[in-house]
Amino acid sequence: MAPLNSRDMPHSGFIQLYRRDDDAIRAELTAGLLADQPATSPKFLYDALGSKLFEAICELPEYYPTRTEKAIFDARLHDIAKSTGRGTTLIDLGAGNCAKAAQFFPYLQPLQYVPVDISVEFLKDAVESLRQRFPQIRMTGIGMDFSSTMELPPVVRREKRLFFYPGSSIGNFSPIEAAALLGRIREACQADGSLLIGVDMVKDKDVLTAAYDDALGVTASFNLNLLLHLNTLIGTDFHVRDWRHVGCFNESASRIEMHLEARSDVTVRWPGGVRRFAEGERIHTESSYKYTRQGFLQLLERAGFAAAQTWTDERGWFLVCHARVA
Ligand code: AVJ
Repeated sequence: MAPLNSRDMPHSGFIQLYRRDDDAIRAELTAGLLADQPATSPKFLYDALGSKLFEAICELPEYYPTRTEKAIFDARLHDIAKSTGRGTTLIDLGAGNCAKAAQFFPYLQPLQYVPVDISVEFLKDAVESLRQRFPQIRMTGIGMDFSSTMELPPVVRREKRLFFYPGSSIGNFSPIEAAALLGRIREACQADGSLLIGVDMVKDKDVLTAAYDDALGVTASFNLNLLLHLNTLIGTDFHVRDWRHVGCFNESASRIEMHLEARSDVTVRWPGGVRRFAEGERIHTESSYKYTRQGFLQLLERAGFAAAQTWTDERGWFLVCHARVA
């Protein structure tokens, strides 16, 4: 389906460039379910309930990334702001409720704030209340799938672009995909832009595993909810009780993997398809890559960024990088 033209919504301050393509979603999910090694993209974890469950995950004692990143931001706000400079065009990738970027406004004093998410609907309330608090900052919400293109509409200033990509969301991409995405961000930086990014680090296996297989079972619920979302999206007849959550660290690939494992032989049907899963067979639902400082700096360099400034917590569990174009 053709993307909406930005002129469709002239002065709203919101530009929706992405349109969901139901046929493409059905084709992608069907192919994933029928594959020799069944898999689904982690983006399907985030329906309305899934998004709430992810918010709950961020409150779990075992899930350290969100609070560790926040602690680094809080402790290093001045240093980070000194590195990024003021008067930037702050482009917030996966902005959601815009809260993480907003805490920087008083320090960064951006000229323009551009929250980007798949749907501008997610952004509207957050941006409206931010406009009240920071009337001097130009705000333009953009609905686009930035994992496929980083081409921004002309309303986004080209000067002093600062891409903000927190939360270790980059971890959902394989290193090859991540390098490609970072490369597209590098291009969109023009000559004078930079990137402020948060990334989760390799650490003790037990700490990592607990963060993705918590005692309350919230991560299990988050993962299993994918089945309900698939039932809605493509009419599968998954029963949550037939499946169990698996969260494990794959050391050789340096990634957490989430899977859904069939508790017994299960047949899943949907309009136009059927798949039989043997007991113990798994659907791979997410990978979350973990980096060393050196490994991530190499990735940034491969993507065309120069040596980055980095900040971490005292345990070295999470890394915040500010990288300029090379
Ligand atoms: C949103 C991709 C950063 O990988 O830690 C949390 C998602 N999955 N618990 C992560 C997630 C299971 C999260 N990211």
